[in-house]
Amino acid sequence: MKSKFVGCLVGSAVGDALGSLFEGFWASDLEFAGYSGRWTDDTHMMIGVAESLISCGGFDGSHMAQIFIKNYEEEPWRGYASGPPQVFRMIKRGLAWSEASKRLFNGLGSYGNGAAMRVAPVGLLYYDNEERLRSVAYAQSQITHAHELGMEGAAVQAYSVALAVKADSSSELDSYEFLGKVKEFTISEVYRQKIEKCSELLSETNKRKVARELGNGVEAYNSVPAAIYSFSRNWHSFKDAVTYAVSLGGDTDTIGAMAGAISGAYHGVENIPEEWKNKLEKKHYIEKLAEELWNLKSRKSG
Ligand code: R7I
Ligand code: MG
Ligand code: MG
Repeated sequence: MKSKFVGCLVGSAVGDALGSLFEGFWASDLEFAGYSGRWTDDTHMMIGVAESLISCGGFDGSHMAQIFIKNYEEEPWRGYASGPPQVFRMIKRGLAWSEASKRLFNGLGSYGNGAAMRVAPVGLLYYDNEERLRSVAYAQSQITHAHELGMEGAAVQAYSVALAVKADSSSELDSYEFLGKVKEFTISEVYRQKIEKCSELLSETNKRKVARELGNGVEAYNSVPAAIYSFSRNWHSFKDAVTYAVSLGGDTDTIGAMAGAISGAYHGVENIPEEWKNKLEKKHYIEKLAEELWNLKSRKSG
């Protein structure tokens, strides 16, 4: 189980770093020679989620918001989109962490994938408690992404991580059953339809068709399904799952990170290729966070 926790966070960071080589490109012929292990805002914010959960022994919105702000101010060049920095400024001016994000996008809040790309630690810490997983996934979204589709995307991604952590990777995974559980979990018609489409497309060989039907964009509903799909059809191999996710094009670092989190949680850290792990920026720190989450989980359940 500990190896699955570490595999999840390391896998997410590796997927981000690989995908960042191709963000915005159609990457049908993948050439990972330029891989440096350097990751982007996706991993930076996932680290923030883990740091806050560990230091508070669970979710504390005001603390997590302050961690996001501190990390952003130290390294604002990580490739953040426009939404989160705007929220950070509002919170610094005194707005409550649970209010600021509602002001974005004409008062509806963001449905970008920023809340889903960072949510893996929530999927780990609450893998055995569906209700708590959902409420903490929503609450951590609320800091920057108040739109219901942004929040639901985070919950669906966290739940997929939880399913992967619980699955026995020594026997075969039934992709249809996995997707069926995700579909049952979501309360949103938009995600239900997308996940259903994932099942229909499981044996589709045309990647452009897959990308067109599931989406590969920065919106949560156009990237979370693509990541879950990439894992589902490539459950047997971390390398294949992440390579496939990145090859769908579009928001490649984020789809890579989310597929990497699910696949890493399924396989454990030993099954992530050495050449990808070795170069990973701050690998030891990310491993340490995953181990501390594991310790926290053991204490909570013990
Ligand atoms: O979601 P967010 O943190 O961005 C994450 C992405 C990932 O790809 C990272 O790798 C990084 O590159 O950025 O940031 P937001 O600004 O909240 O959302 C991202 C984008 O989604 C916005 O800039 C908009 O283009 C789009 N978007 C919306 N567009 C219209 N209406 C998000 N919400 C809306 C909306 O309500
Ligand atoms: Mg990024
Ligand atoms: Mg991205």
